[in-house]
This record gives sequence, structure tokens and C-alpha cells, in this order.
Amino acid sequence: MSGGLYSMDAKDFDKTLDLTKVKPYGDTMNDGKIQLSFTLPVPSGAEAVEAAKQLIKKMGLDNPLVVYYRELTPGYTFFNCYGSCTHTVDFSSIFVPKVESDVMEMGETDEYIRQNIGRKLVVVGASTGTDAHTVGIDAIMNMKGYAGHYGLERYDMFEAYNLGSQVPNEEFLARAIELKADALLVSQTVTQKDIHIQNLTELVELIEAEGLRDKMILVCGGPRITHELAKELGYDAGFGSGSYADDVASYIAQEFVNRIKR
Ligand code: B12
Repeated sequence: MSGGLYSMDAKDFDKTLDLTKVKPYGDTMNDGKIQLSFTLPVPSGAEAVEAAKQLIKKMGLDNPLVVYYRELTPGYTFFNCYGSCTHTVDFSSIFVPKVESDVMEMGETDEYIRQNIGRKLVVVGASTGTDAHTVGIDAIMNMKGYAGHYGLERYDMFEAYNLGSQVPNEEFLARAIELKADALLVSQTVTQKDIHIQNLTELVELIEAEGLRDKMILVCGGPRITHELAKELGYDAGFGSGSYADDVASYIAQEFVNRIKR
């Protein structure tokens, strides 16, 4: 189970931990302690503190405590507060769909591809539609990589094409067909008014219209992308914040091999 190690450690320390009724931990198991800060559009004073306390209670926190407050500008007071959360969650019932593959390092993935596929895999990536954010897709694809993890361009067994940002879906797919892409990598950062859903869905529809859906591994990523959302939209996998090229490369290689076997 996800987080299993941590829960086991906590259980070893404190036998009162019940994973079906988990609440925040301050310095004693089940104390529910939470720190929160916010600004109210009211002048500083005793009434402001009372208003903050009442609000904290309405949020489901007992024993509200305002430890710091200050009028930021006339009529606006900032608060630092504590309270004890009265709610719990059943951690044991939580299931989060995740990409099912073994994460390998660059050298291992290259070797895996050499042994099991015997040729380079072609991947084509871009930030599509109106999205101008390039840092995410670069983190996955660039030679230099990101946070100490080399990008796909560095791999011996990937032929990686990064088309950049603001690439229209039609152009993206046309280039992917031309390059005989095995996998498409789509980055979507801006999610305002659900523009990412629109862009991602449109690409799937275009690929399906060309009859190519089962010939390409379709991957999307971005700060608000989850594997669950990606699957819902018709993608094979989705990667969110904190993903590295290792995750993506391992997944593509293993998924490609699984498809050969099927
Ligand atoms: C830098 C930045 C910009 C730069 C981008 C420059 C560039 N060349 O990329 C500029 C100034 C151009 C910009 C513009 C805008 N931005 Co901006 N920007 C940011 C900022 C500060 C950082 C984003 C970033 O680089 N993150 C670092 C990378 C490494 O993280 P990442 O993208 O999450 O990528 C990781 C994963 O998500 C994943 N991943 C990402 N893509 C992919 C793809 C695949 C295939 C895979 C497998 C994985 C993967 O792997 C990466 C590594 O772990 C964020 C705020 C923030 N602190 O996050 C706002 C932010 C993303 N921007 C935002 C907005 C609103 C805009 C603008 C609309 C602002 C405006 N009104 O003009 C414009 C939109 C422009 C456009 N048409 O797209 C909002 C988005 C809100 C939303 N949910 O929609 C944010 C969150 C700021 C905010 N809090 O409001 N922005």
C-alpha cells in the first residue's frame, strides 16, 4: 500500500494510530493539530481575533488559537493560528491509480531496450495548443535533464524530438507521423477554464481519426495532470509534478515490450 512504510513506522512508535481514522499529527498521535494562516478584510483588534476563531471553528477545528495577527494595511488583518481538526480520513480505503512500471535508471533502460526491442524508440514531445510553458517538457526531454536526472535526449536508445511550445495538435500529429513516433509526450501546464482537457481530448480524437491510436504510446504530463485524469481522457499514462525522465523512459520501454507480447 502507498505510504505503507511510513505508516508502519508511526505504528511502531504509537499503538493508538488507527489507519481507518487518520487525522493530522502535531506532537501527539491523534491531536489533530493544524497550523493555518489567512487574512480577513477587517480592522485589527479583539473583534478581528474573535472573528478568526469563529471561522476556524466553522472549518471543523476545535480549540482555535490565534498566535499572531497584524493589520497589513488599513482594514485587512493577517492571522497565524492553530486548531485541532475534528475530522478523520480512512487511509486504508484510499486507492490512487498510478503508472504501473518499474522505474529504472538511464543505463538500465537503455540496456532493457537493447535486449528487448533491439532498436531506438522514437519519442516526440511538445507543449500543445496555446500553452507556452516549456520547462516541464524540457525537464523530461532535454539532454541536461532536471534535478540530476538526464532527459530522454541523453539516452542511447531513445531518438527524442522536442518540438517546443504552442504546437497546434494537427502540426504535432503530422510531425509524429513523419518521424514514425513510437510515443507522444504532451505537456499541459495551463489549466484555466479546463483548456488542458480540451487540448488533450482534441489530440486523442485526431489520432483516433487517423486510425493510429493503438500504434502510439500516448503520454501526457504537467503539474495538474494525474494518471487517473490521463486515463479518463484516453491517454495511456499521465505524469504530474516531481516526475523525471527515468519514470517516463522506463514506462515507455516496458509498455512497448508489453504491447509486443500481447
Ligand atoms: C515559468 C512560468 C511561466 C513562464 C513560462 C516560461 C517557459 N519558457 O516555460 C511564462 C512567463 C511565459 C508564463 C506564462 C504564463 N503563465 Co505561467 N508559470 C510559470 C511558473 C512560475 C513555473 C512553471 C515551471 O516552469 N515549473 C517547473 C517545471 C519543471 O515543473 P512542471 O511544469 O510541473 O513540470 C514537471 C511535471 O509537471 C512533469 N511534466 C510537465 N510536462 C510534462 C510532459 C510529459 C510528457 C511528462 C511525462 C511530464 C511532464 O514533469 C516535470 C518535471 O517534474 C508557474 C508557477 C509555478 N511556480 O509553478 C506559472 C504558472 C504555471 N503559470 C500560470 C499562468 C496562469 C500563466 C499565464 C496564463 C499568465 C498570463 N496571464 O499571461 C501565462 C500563459 C502563457 C501561455 N500561453 O501558456 C499559472 C497556471 C495556473 C493554471 N492552473 O492554469 C501558474 C501555476 C502560476 C499561477 N500560480 O497562477 N509562465
